[in-house]
Amino acid sequence: MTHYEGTFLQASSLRIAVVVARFNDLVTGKLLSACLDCLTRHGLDTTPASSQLDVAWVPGSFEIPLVAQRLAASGRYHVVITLGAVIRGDTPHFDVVVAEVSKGVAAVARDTGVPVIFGVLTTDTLQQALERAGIKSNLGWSYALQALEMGSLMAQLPTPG
Ligand code: INI
Repeated sequence: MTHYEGTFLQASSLRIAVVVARFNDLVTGKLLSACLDCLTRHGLDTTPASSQLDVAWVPGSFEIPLVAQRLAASGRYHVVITLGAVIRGDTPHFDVVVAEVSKGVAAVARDTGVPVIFGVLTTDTLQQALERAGIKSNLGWSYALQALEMGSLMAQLPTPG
């Protein structure tokens, strides 16, 4: 029996892309800061000269899957992290945006075989979103950890064919 389990110790061998939405950037900027802080503290080079990390900004969460798809399909990255914040109070089409981004991100991972971390907050209020982006905890840190774990796990698994 083989027991597969990712670790958080291999950041220096990973290349990661982050796709982050500008919409609600008060929230998404804080998610990005915590995400990069976690990656840095686990040994990933997040300096401007880094060849391990690229960050792509998109207008809103609806655009995340398209850009995540391009980056994942490039073959350059071991993991793609997506960051967004969809707040019900702001939008009558909350359900449409949430459905598109969640289904889209899952499809990108399945279609490309590259793990795509779903770091899109879906909340009723800005207060709830901020509580998850630094006031109480910051889920940006968790999304980075999940990226490290999935990058490590995928490297251990058998390849198709
Ligand atoms: N995009 C978000 O990321 N969060 C939101 O809360 C949001 N609201 O409220 O509408 C939102 N809308 C923009 C959308 O993602 C697209 O960028 C836009 O529709 C253009 O395609």
